[in-house]
Amino acid sequence: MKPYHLYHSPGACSLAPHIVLEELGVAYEPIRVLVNEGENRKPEYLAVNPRGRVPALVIDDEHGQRILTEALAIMVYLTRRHPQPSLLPTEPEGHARALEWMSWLASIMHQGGVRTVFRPERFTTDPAGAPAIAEQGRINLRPGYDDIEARLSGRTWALGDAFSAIDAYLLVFYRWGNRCGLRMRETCPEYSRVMDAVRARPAVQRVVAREGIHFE
Ligand SMILES: N[C@@H](CCC(=O)N[C@@H](CS)C(=O)NCC(=O)O)C(=O)O
Repeated sequence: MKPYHLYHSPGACSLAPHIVLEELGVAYEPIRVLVNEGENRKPEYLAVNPRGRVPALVIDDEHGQRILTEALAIMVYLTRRHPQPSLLPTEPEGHARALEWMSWLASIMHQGGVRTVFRPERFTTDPAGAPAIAEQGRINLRPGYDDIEARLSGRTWALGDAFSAIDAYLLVFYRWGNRCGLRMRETCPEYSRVMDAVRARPAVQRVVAREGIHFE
């Protein structure tokens, strides 16, 4: 099997599969696609992922070369294909619990929440209405972050005793919460505590340094 290729953008949701690859210790090559500079809309990248989004994972093995997209799908694939170290539970309820977290983060928190704050112009035909959309987005996100805070209360990691891909995914949203002006350390002490532990992991530190991202 050839090394995986992960197309990612610094601090984007691709940070989560990037951390998963590093934690698994498998051979991979990260390839930067700068979303803020529109590189994801260039023909070279659209040839990789016609949806123009990151992450995208290139798998190249005895069955040929394929592209897998969607952070959730990439993380499920990698953790199933490389079961040790275990980064997602496989027993039915644990697996469903992990999907419950990832589905919520990818849909309600990402596309329905953070995206409306970061890219409000994509939700209206009226440019003058964009700031109000972003403001409502910030209001809509608050109960979502409060929900995460309550779920992490008293826990070592999101799924209990063991670090998992969910903790990596939550790190993306923690950073975004600050970027949305939600003052995470002040308003989400339990979330902050768990994310401090995530950021202390050597594999996470390597990925954060490679992506060149910062945390408040
Ligand atoms: N549902 C997708 C969403 C991917 C996505 O929206 N990625 C963002 C970066 S966080 C992106 O590529 N944005 C580029 C754009 O919207 O043009 C997933 O979870 O992987």
